[in-house]
Amino acid sequence: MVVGDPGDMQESLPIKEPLLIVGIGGAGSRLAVDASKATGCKCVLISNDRKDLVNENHILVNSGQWLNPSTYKLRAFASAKEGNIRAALEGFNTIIVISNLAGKAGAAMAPVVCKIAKEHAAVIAVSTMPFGFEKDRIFASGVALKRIQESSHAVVVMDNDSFLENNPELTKEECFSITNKAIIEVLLSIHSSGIGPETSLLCTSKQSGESEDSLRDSMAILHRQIADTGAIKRAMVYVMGGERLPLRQLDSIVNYAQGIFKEEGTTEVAMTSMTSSNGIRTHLIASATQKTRFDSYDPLAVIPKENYLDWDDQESTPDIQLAMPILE
Ligand SMILES: Nc1nc2c(ncn2[C@@H]2O[C@H](COP(=O)(O)OP(=O)(O)OP(=O)(O)O)[C@@H](O)[C@H]2O)c(=O)[nH]1
Ligand SMILES: [Mg+2]
Repeated sequence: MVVGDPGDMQESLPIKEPLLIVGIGGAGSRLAVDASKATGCKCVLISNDRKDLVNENHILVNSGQWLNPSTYKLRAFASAKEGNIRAALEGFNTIIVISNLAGKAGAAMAPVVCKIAKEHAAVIAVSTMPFGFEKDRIFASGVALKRIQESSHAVVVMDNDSFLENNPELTKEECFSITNKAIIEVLLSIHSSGIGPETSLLCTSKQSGESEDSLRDSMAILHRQIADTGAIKRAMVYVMGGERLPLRQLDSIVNYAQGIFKEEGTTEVAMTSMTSSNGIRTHLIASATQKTRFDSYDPLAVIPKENYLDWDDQESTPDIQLAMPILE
């Protein structure tokens, strides 16, 4: 086990300016606007719903006469806007793509945007996964996440379901408020210190973070997402508002994290302390090199990739007008 600064960690993805934040769909757009305010970076919003596009820098994916287009249909509409998306991303060296894969817009468009972004930039995707009760969204979110992993240099996953399982007494709104705050704070830290080039599971707690209980909560959430936490290569503990803690207390937080991971394997543990104006909280980010629960969201994942017929060209249902003569 190694304890140290995030800068000491190997293989951190280089973050180069200029940096663009892309928000997709309702939740993605809200988060992107907040992240843009927090980091001072530019943002662009992409959605098929005008209500999501609260920023003047946006791309409306017009879904024509469709009131309730499917994920596949939306993906076809997004692909039709490829030129506009490419133009909006041009000139940026790092692109952060935020979306909620429980949303149709998120699942449909985030893979398309990441793929275009990866043509020229370092891509960091921030993806929220569905609650367990959003059963109709599970499959699409699993496939979308796989595509995003392939088209990004680093992925940060926030699992709404594990968080709710661990905090069943919270309302949906309370849950969003806590997890959204964690996403923004971790993005702020990534903006200044970078992130490892793999899938990172972001776990947070509803408790205020100076206590060990908060870290224990985050560990419980991590356990729900990956069966063998011993296989986790590295973990980062973010202490927000750490500047107001005595050093002894920061030390005890690190020791506690060390203690948990020591029993499980050879995890590299680092801690970063960020200034924060509202309270003290901890977040845990763990890099997952092993299978996570999201691999089972797509039951067809057992089929080898080379046998897929529709992987390179993402599934979509374009509107093709057929000249059907009226037969009489
Ligand atoms: N973590 C988090 N999740 C949210 C938030 N708002 C909504 N969600 C979840 O995200 C899912 C999709 O919401 P949206 O992002 O609005 O969906 P969309 O991408 O616009 O796509 P549509 O389904 O077409 O509206 C919802 O089912 C919720 O589970 C939020 O503020 N934070
Ligand atoms: Mg929406």
